[in-house]
Amino acid sequence: MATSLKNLSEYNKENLADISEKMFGIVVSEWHDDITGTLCQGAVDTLLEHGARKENIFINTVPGSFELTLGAQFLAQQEEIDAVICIGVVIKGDTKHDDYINHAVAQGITHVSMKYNKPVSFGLVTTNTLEQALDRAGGKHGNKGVEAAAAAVRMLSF
Ligand code: DLZ
Repeated sequence: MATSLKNLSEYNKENLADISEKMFGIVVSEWHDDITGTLCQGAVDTLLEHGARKENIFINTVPGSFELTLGAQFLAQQEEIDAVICIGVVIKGDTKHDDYINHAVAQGITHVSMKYNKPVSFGLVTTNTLEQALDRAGGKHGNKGVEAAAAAVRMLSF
């Protein structure tokens, strides 16, 4: 059976940070915005369920997933932001665009995370088909936005 990130509710609350005063930036790609909207909602709900305040969650959109890196940097460089969550969907097509975008985002947001010493989580759904993306945005494989937010909370709990 495939392993995946646990839902935050499966962790002992004592092992997780109090995030009621933490500030979160979420960067959302506009490509496949019906799906990224669901992923973003999953991330927001997860933060709120864990105690974040609505007014401490800042959502910004970028044109496509390739722009997630710079969008993440704009947020991470703000001192008051504690963690950034990147949300996007890249679906394979006839060309290798998906490879270039996915690798660039993975490397780019890793760099931002290291540079600003803050969690920057990878909520990029990279699939071969639209159906596989839908399965990961509230479908049979859960919601990767939830997992990305959970990863940010866990990293704030280090
Ligand atoms: C150009 C492009 C293509 C073909 N596919 C996607 C995709 O599946 N998902 C996504 O988020 N963005 C895509 N883009 C747009 C690029 O991410 C980027 O916005 C443009 O290349 C402009 O820099």
